[in-house]
Amino acid sequence: MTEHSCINPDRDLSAAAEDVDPRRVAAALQRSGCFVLRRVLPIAALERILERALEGYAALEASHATGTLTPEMERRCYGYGILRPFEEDLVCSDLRPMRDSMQDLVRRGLLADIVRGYLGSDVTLLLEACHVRRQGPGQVGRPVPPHQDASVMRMRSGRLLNFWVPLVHGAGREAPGLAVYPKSLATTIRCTNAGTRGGLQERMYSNFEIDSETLRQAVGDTPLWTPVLNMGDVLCLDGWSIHRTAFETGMTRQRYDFEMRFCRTTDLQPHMPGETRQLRLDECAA
Ligand SMILES: O=C(O)CCC(=O)C(=O)O
Repeated sequence: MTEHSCINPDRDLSAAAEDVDPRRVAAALQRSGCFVLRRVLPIAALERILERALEGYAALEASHATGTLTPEMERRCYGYGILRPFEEDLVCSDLRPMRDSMQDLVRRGLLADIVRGYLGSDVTLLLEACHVRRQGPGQVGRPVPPHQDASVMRMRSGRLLNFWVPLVHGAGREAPGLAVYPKSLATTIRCTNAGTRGGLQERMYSNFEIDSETLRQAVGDTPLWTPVLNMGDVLCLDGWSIHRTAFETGMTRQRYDFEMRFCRTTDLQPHMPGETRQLRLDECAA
């Protein structure tokens, strides 16, 4: 029997938040690298983030059109479709900085229990990889190719957790979603030399893209899973799980999401990019 033959991801790797014990998520992350929590986050808070994100993207488009973005902003934000609330002050309609709202959403309740259960209580946010993203028809960049987040963050070992939070309904169906190979971390290859082969060097994301031959070796016959994600859901992803944008040409809507990535503080390594900040799991703003 192959590793995945008894796993039905929609049944085994996805559950309504009220039915989930954090230990089940930790076990699923170990066994399959991913788990989808349904209806775990409050819609009103997500809508405030989306509203401010849409204004941010409108401003980004306008600055791009008038040629007033710095080359750095052009590449890091416009090119990749990313807003960086931890670097820029994006204040939401409740007058709170978007970064504070994003942090509060992931450090309370079930999500905090999952972080604690999977990483312990000394946890660090990887700010370079905590951001808002858009993907969709008409986007300038291309869908993100297969990769491992840990390799993007130049980790060679250790544990990274990504909470991928859709800000729209139907991500993976009408709008781009995220597709993942549900695979045991015990047998997952760490593709730390990704992107160094063949013609990948010239392309966007070439610093971490996993080429097709390495991908085949890494995932074997594990089928790709594209969960349909709605506002309120959270996809929990281990940093070594291999995933990519789920994009089909027939998709009609733009997708917005935000991503929060953390690791155990003891797993931080000096060569990892960007700033870091302790995530205080017990501290919740009003
Ligand atoms: O949002 C996407 O399309 C890709 C993002 C991604 O791969 C990630 O969160 O690591």
